[in-house]
Amino acid sequence: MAGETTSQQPLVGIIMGSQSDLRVMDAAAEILELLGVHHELTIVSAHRTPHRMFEYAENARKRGLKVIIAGAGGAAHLPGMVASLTTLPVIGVPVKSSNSIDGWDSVLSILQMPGGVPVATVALDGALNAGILAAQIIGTTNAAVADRIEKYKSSLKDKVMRSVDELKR
Ligand code: RP5
Repeated sequence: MAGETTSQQPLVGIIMGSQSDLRVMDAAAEILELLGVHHELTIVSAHRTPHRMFEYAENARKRGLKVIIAGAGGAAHLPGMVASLTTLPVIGVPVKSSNSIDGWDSVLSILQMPGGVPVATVALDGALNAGILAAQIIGTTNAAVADRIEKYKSSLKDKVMRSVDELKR
């Protein structure tokens, strides 16, 4: 099918500022696995490994990635800086890190981007939705992925309808 990707190369890059973000960011990898979207996962810190961040962002498109999911907490500059260095869509996941002020620092650092450099920001600790959104972007040109998303959404509806039925009893 036109536009369909069949190779095993990663299409979605999941990056995070620290290994401590993994407990949150794992959800993105898990849903991409379920939806059959090839992905990679690694740690790239905007502040502790800035050169690695530049290299990752600048080479991402050349390496065949289509979407980047970037999660970080606190002064969460990773998603915005990566977005400034690539033309790939970047989905930002604000991570509620232990020293944070209820996660507002992470949310605002990722959400309040200047005009011209968008980051699609999901909810605090919203890595699941980041994974689904990335799959939906891949699904615009990949019918098999779009089909699996359809089934996933249908399973959400079925779950609600089962609870509606249970309440009737
Ligand atoms: C950020 O600082 C990371 O994304 C993480 O959420 C937070 C804390 O990092 P660690 O001190 O746990 O490595 O850069």
